[in-house]
Amino acid sequence: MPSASDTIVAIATPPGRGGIGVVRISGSQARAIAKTLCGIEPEPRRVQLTAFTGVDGSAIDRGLALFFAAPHSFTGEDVLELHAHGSPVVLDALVRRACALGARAARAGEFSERAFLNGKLDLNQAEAVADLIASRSEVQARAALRSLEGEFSRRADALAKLIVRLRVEIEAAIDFSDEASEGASKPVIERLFEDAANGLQALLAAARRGVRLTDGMHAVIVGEPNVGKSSLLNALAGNDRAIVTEMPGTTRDVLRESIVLGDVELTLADTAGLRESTDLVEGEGIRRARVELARADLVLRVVERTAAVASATLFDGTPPSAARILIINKIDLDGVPPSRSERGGALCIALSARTGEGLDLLRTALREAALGDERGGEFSARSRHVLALERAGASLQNARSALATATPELIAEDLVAAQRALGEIVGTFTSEDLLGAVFSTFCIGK
Ligand SMILES: Nc1nc2c(ncn2[C@@H]2O[C@H](COP(=O)(O)OP(=O)(O)OP(=O)(O)O)[C@@H](O)[C@H]2O)c(=O)[nH]1
Ligand SMILES: [Mg+2]
Repeated sequence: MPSASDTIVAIATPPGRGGIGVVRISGSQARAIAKTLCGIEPEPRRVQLTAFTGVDGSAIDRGLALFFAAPHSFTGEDVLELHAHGSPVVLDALVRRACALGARAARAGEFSERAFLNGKLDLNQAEAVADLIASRSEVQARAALRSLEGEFSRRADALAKLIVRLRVEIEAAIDFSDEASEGASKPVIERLFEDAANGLQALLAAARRGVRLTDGMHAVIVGEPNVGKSSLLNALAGNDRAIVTEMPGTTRDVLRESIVLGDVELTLADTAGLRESTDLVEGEGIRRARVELARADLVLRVVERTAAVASATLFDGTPPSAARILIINKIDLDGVPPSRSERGGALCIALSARTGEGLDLLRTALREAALGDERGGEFSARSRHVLALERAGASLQNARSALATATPELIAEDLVAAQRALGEIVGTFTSEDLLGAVFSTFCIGK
C-alpha cells in the first residue's frame, strides 16, 4: 500500500532522448540518497556537478545534483533533482538506483498531490500545473498560469467569505430576534445575498469560458443537407478531410478537426444535414448531429444563399449558453460580396466556402467567440469547477428564497452547502475520492 510518507522517484522530463533528462526524488530519504548516489553533502539550492554511481561504485552518468530542503520545495518535502544526460537507459538506471536506496516509483500526479497535501498549492492550482503542461496554444498557457497564480482560487475564496458573512448575519438574527436588530439586519442580509448571487454568476460565466479554453472550444457546423457544411470544414481546416458531393445527405457521421486560429485552438465538428429521412444510416447520422449540437459551445448554422435566413427556428436545439454564428454560404452564386452583420441577435457572416471569400471574417468571429468578452483576463478551469459553482448557486438560491418562510437554521444549512461547494474548488473540503479522481489524470513525474 503506497504511503504518503514514502520517498518517491520519477523521471520528470518527457520519454525519449534529449540533451538533458531530469529525475526527481521527493521525501525524507532524498538527503541520504544524495549522499550515496551522488557522493555529495546536499546543500539547499546549490547546484553540484558530480558522478551518479551505481551499486558497485561505477559511474552511471555525470551530471548536476540540485537539492531543495523541506519545506522550500515544490512538494514541501526534501527534493533532489538529478540532471543527467537525456537517455532513457541512463534515467531508468538512476530511478532503479534510487529505488534500491529506499525510494519507490511515484504514482501519476503524486508530486503535485504532495504539494497540495503540504499546503504548497491549493487543488485548483495543482490542476493548473497540469493544464499548463497540457496547453496547446498561448491563450491556454496564459489562462493556466493565471489559475496557477491563484486568480480563480482568490475569487472562489472571496465568495466563500461573503457567504460566511451571510451566515454570521443570519445567525445573529436568530440570536437576537427582537424587533430592533431584525430591522437593522434585514437590508444587510438582502444586500449580501445580492452580492453573493452576482459574484457567483460572474465567476460561473468565467469558469465556463475557462473550461472552453482549457478543453478547446467545441464548435459544431449544422444545417440542411447540401448547404456546404463539409466544404466549410475543409476550407477552415485547409484540407479535404470531409467528403463533398453535390448529393444531399453526403455526410453521415460526425467528423472532427482541430484548428488553431492564431493563439487559440478549437475543435470543429461537421455533421449530417438535418432533414426528415427514412434512410437508416442517414437517420443515425442526423441523430448524432443533434447530440453534437446539444453539447456545442459554439454553433455555426449554415444556410444556402439567403434562403430561410428569417426563420425563427434556425437555432433550435442549440444550448442556451452556446455562442451562435449564422453563415450564409455560396455567395459566389449570387455575386454578392462577403459581409458581417447582425441578424436576430446572432452574428451573421456571408461567405463562400468554395472560393474562400469571407473566410477571414469567419476566422475573426471564431477567434472572438473562443476568447470570450474578457480578453486576456481568463483563467483555466475544469468541468468539476463549473459543477461545484452550479451547486453553490443552487444552494444560495434555495437559502435566498427560503428567507421569508423557512427557519434561520434551514437557511443556514443551505449556506453551509454553498460554502462547501465553493471549498471543493480549492480543496478546503475534499474527499479521498475527489483527490484520487483529480490526481490520477496527471501523468507520472508531475
Ligand atoms: N457555388 C458554391 N458551391 C458550394 C459552396 N459550398 C459548397 N458548395 C457545393 O455544394 C454541394 C454540397 O456541399 P457539401 O459541402 O457536401 O454540403 P453539406 O452541407 O456537407 O451536405 P451534406 O453532407 O449532404 O449535408 C457541393 O457540390 C459543393 O461543391 C460555395 O460556397 N459555392
Ligand atoms: Mg456534408
